[in-house]
Amino acid sequence: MDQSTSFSAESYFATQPAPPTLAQDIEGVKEFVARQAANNRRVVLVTSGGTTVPLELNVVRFLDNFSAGTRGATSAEYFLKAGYAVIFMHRQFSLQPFSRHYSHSTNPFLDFLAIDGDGADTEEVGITPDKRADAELFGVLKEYKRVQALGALHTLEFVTVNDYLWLLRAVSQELSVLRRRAMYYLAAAVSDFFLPRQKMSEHKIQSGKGSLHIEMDQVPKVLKPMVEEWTRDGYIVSFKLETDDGLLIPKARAALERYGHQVVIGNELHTRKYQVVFVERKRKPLPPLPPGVDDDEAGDAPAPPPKSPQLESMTFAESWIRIPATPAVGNVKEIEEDIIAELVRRHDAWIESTPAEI
Ligand code: 9Z3
Repeated sequence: MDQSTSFSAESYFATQPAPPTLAQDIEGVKEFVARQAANNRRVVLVTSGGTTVPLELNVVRFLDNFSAGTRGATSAEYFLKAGYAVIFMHRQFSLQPFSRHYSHSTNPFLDFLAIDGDGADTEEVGITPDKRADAELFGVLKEYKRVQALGALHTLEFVTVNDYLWLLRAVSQELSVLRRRAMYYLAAAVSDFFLPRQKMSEHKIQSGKGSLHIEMDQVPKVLKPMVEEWTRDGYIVSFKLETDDGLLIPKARAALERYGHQVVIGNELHTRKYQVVFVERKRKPLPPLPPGVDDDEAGDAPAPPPKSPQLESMTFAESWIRIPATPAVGNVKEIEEDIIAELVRRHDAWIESTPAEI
């Protein structure tokens, strides 16, 4: 197949195979969501990490999307602190809530362990003496144990963009039973292009034939069906990543116009840890008609702006969250703390202001 195909979400799911673990994964999600609903807890789906696009069926080579998973893993912790239950859907081996503090490179966990005892028979694993009173470790461990005891964190893994899309659809559909109490926080970095199963070579692509030409298809824009079909009344937050600051706001606005969800958080690659911009649609009433003019008297003049509040024009509101770019040594502030506080506030206000559920 030489022709590049344009996939709608519908044709994508009709032609690309579901991952083999999907049914089992969704059983777990169903049970988790039912438990949170019984406890009257809000649930947020956090997606995190980058998706891959394999180039061969027996995959040796693949394209990857940039993301360490810091945004998602850190945000998940702040959502849990704020009382939300979290479905953490992440790229295999990317950072995860709590364990992210002890990643192999920044804080190897074996350095926290010691061998206690003096003889071979009495030896057991202990804690390195100077780590026993480690305030950060204590804080992380306490919160981790609290969340475990509550059963408020459920983890799912993806690797390819295909795994991601199938999981996103199925998890969103399960979560939609919570309606406005569900939030969707889409921080994963998702491939824009992919190789459909039908175009993939079965075996490792051989070198020796000169340069490699691959034509990829566009990944369908799934935010639209997510808003219109998969979720019912959920609060949807997507991220927009750019490397050119000037594009952030226009691209975020375009996404809101196209998909109709609640918030886009714009971030620029190099400053993403220190500043983000929240973009949302605002209903702004049009200016009142000039004195003495009403709709009936306007004659052939251009139609006056409508007075009905249902016919207001759509405009946008932007607000920045910023923290100091050079964090103080020791107690490091994380921008996700402020992002989540702001989202919880907006989710509350949105629940209050939208019509009651039927
Ligand atoms: C983001 O913009 C995330 O904030 C980052 C986080 C990937 C920058 P890290 O994991 O990085 O902390 O290292 N995620 C969304 C990226 C994305 O693919 N957005 C799409 C786009 O920009 C829309 S869904 O077109």
